[in-house]
Amino acid sequence: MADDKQLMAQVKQWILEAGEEVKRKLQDPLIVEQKSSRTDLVTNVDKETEAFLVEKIRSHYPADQILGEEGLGDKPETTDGRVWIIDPIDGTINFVKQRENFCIMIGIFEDGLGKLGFIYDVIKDEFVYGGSGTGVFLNGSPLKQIEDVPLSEGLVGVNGTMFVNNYMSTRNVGLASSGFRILGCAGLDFLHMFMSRQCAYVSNLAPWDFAAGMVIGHALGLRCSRLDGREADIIGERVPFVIATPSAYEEIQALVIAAG
Ligand code: 2AM
Ligand code: CA
Ligand code: CA
Ligand code: CA
Repeated sequence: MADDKQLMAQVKQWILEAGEEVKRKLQDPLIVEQKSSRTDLVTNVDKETEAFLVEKIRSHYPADQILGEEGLGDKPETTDGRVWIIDPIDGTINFVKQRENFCIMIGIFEDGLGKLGFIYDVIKDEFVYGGSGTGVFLNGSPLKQIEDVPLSEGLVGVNGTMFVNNYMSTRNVGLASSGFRILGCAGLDFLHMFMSRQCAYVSNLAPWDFAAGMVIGHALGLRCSRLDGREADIIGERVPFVIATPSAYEEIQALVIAAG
């Protein structure tokens, strides 16, 4: 336990340091490149932040495996041992266009089990981190277990493309809630979940998008999985994903199944 607490404190410091650097770099022109499409961007700051975090992990924990979105880590083929999953800038389009509404995220797993998660909204300075062993904290204050709000009484974060196409009933889920929101940053949706500002979030996510949120969510009593109910694979492909209060999770599963 002491080890988990020490690791949590250490990684928190690395991320705060990375955040300071990101804020500093926002004063300079960004170098923006397209990855797979016009809406899939990467900047020098995404790459430099991942490089910074990978270097910290490698120098302190050389035996560990790292999966980073920008490819500067390893390509883990198993979840044996300790695996770090990094999203250096989550919400890159927001980062480029809005200069806010983005996060730095890290999830840490041991033999496939979630240990610690870190999600830092750099501009708002809202930092949620921890896991089942350590407890979860918002800027140093413990977060309580989340109240089990039903879908009809809570807001739902959705992926815009899934919503407009009603993919796997995502539009039905949004319409059954108190209201739907499209933020363009998975980390912000997770932060809203952890602060009870939302009861569910449905999106199409890769491991680096959901790793940290899954660990923290489980520790706070939320349920999460692939949208088809299967367990999410932390070294797998991008998949339709849901995190929700237990009641909302059941209602969402029923809506997904009802639509076939
Ligand atoms: P990124 O900025 O780290 O790439 C936007 O809906 C959120 O989903 C962001 O957190 C974004 O992360 C992630 N995302 C990236 N590519 C996506 C895609 N092709 N489909 C859905 N979400 C994606
Ligand atoms: Ca990306
Ligand atoms: Ca992301
Ligand atoms: Ca990213």
